[in-house]
Formats: sequence, structure tokens, C-alpha cells
Amino acid sequence: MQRFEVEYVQVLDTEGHVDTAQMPDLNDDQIKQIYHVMRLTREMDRRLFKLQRQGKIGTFVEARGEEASEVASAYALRPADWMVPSFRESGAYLMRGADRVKFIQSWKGDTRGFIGDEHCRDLPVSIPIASQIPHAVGLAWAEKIKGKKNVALVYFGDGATSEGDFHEALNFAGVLKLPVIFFCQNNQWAISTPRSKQTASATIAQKAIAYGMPGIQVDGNDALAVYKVTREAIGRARDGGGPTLIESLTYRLGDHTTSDDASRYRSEEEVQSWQAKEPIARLEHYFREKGTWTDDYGTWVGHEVAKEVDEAIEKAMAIPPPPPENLFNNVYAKIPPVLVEEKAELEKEWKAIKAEREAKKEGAP
Ligand SMILES: Cc1ncc(C[n+]2csc(CCOP(=O)(O)OP(=O)(O)O)c2C)c(N)n1
Ligand SMILES: [Mg+2]
Repeated sequence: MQRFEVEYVQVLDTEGHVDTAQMPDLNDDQIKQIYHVMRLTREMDRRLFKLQRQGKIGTFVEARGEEASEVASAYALRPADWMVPSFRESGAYLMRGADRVKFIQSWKGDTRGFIGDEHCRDLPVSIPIASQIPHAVGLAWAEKIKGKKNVALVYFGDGATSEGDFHEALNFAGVLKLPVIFFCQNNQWAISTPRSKQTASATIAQKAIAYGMPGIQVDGNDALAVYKVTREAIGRARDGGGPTLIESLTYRLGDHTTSDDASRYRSEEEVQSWQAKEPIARLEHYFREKGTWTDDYGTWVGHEVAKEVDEAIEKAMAIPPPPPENLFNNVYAKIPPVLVEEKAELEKEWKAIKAEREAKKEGAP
């Protein structure tokens, strides 16, 4: 008879006390780097949320509450590894050094913001739930075939585990022993569907067992624990040990997107109970406990991230909108005839609109 267990890892408790036996190999400068990007992610959220309310950008997805889960896991990657996000992983993009202006440009609805340089190994956001998971498996498979040591880390939500894509991807990765890390951000909700209605499994991590890979649960609001388990999974994948499923237990403190009102389906008490476990304050408690915190440092980080976001917003807002025919680009390698026709029609109309605008300008007093 086989028996299985799902381990749960926490390094930092909510008061900032460390379980020294579990402490990962990180010095204070590195932890402060993670903290800085977590604050940057929070500030980016705050500002882009406001821009959406002012009608200057489209629907926006906040990462609030999930910063440790995203930033500390991405910190464990090397630049040549693949980062495959869903739509909530602003922290992973920012940690990976994504161009801040392009990041905002993409939320403005301009797909040119998603096109990185040739070395960029961060995929664009994926709106269709779970569709990015098989893509990550394909990337990992390609790395294995090429005999490279690079891994792919794919993010998805608790809701995504109910999609066929999730199961197909894990099955393939397990059979082929691929260097891929499945990182489930279990933020307890899939829009208004709670975790309890998503699956009858006691944990999401245990689904790994059926696919022949390790599954582990981690306190997703504990940056040190997230780094530790992700680092270990990446190391194993790099050394040919195959995939891992990580279930990061966290909480979406904001609405699902700017088009949602979470107060209609979840209680204020629940939100408050998770607010107390919030990841940024948790790291601050850690620095205080260690005696490496000063209020000046906290204020300085606040100024730095505000300046960085301010400058990026100013530049992103100054970029003229993309030409409408961009709608047709980067979808098919070879555009089907029906879309070629539509594209030509749109270009003709757009030309006429531009000519009319020019004529109006010339006629103006
Ligand atoms: C294939 C597909 N079905 C439905 C949707 C609509 N939808 C958008 S987000 C979402 C819930 C996702 O929940 P989860 O995977 O837990 O991620 P979270 O939003 O919590 O980060 C759904 C159903 C979609 N985008 N794609
Ligand atoms: Mg979710």
C-alpha cells in the first residue's frame, strides 16, 4: 500500500518570527530586494487602479495580497528560465525586470507592450484560464530536447485546476519528467466561486501525487517560505528530477478585477482575517524582529517606488495608440483570407477617418 503526505511550509509567522530550521539561504540584502519589489507591485496596483477609474486604461487586475507569492517565487528563477503568467502576476513581471513602461502600455490595451526583446523569457498575460499551462510544458520540453538546463515556471489560480488544460499539462510533464514548476496561486476565490466549491480534494497540492510528481503547500504570504519551496523545486527540475506542483496559500485582498465587486459575495470578516496575514507587513515585522528595520528605510522605499511608477506612467500615457490593424497582428503566422479582407477594409476606413480629421484641422480657425 502506498501512503502520501502533503507538506506545508511556513518560515515566518504573522508576527515576523522565523523558524530557523526552515530559513532559506538568503541574506538581508536579498530579502530587502524582494521587499522592495513587493512594495513596487503594491504601488503599481494602486496607481493603475486609479487610472482605470479615470478611464485612462482598460480593465485592470490587482495583485494585492499576493505579492510575496509572486515576487519571491520569481526571484528564485534565472533570467534564462521561462516565466509563464496568468493575468494576476504583476509581481513576477516586475521582479523579472519587465520594462515598466511597456507593462503599463499593455494594460492600456496596446499589445505592443507585450513584445519583449529577443532575450525576454516572460510570456504575455493569458486571459483564457489555464491555457498557459500546456504552453509552459511545451517550453520545458523544448529545453529538455535541446539539452539545456533552463526551467519553466507557470502561474495559475485555484480556479484553473478545474480546467482540462491543467490535468493534461501535469500528465505530460509527469510522464516526460519535464523541468517545469506548476505554481498554483490559491487565493481562495475564482471570481465569486470559493475554493470549497472548486474541488472535492482536501488540498490542491495533492493532485500532484496522481501525476507522479511532488506536491507541496506553502504559506503564500510568507516570502521566505515561497522562495524556499520554489528554489528547491527549480533545483530539482534543473537537475533532471522533473516537475513539482506548488500550492501557494494566499488571498486576493482586492476585487477580482476592476469590473468586479467582491463585497457582494464575501464577508468583510473574511477579508479582515487575511489582511492580518498580509505579506508586506509580515516582512516588516521580520526586519523589526531582527533589528534591521528603520522607519527611514520604509519611507525611502515608498519614495523610490512612487517615483518609479510615476515616471513609467508618464511615459506610457504619452505613447500614441496603436494602429487599428494591430488587431490582426500576432494572432496567426499566416492570416486567413477572410481576415486579410477585413484588415484591408479596416485600413481603408481608418485612412478615411484620418483624412477627415486632417481636413477638419486645416479648416480650423
Ligand atoms: C476558459 C475561461 N473560462 C472562463 C473565464 C472567465 N474567468 C476569468 S477569471 C476566472 C476565474 C479564475 O480564477 P482563478 O483561476 O482562481 O484565478 P484568480 O482570478 O483567482 O487569480 C474566470 C472563470 C476565462 N477567462 N477563461
Ligand atoms: Mg483564485
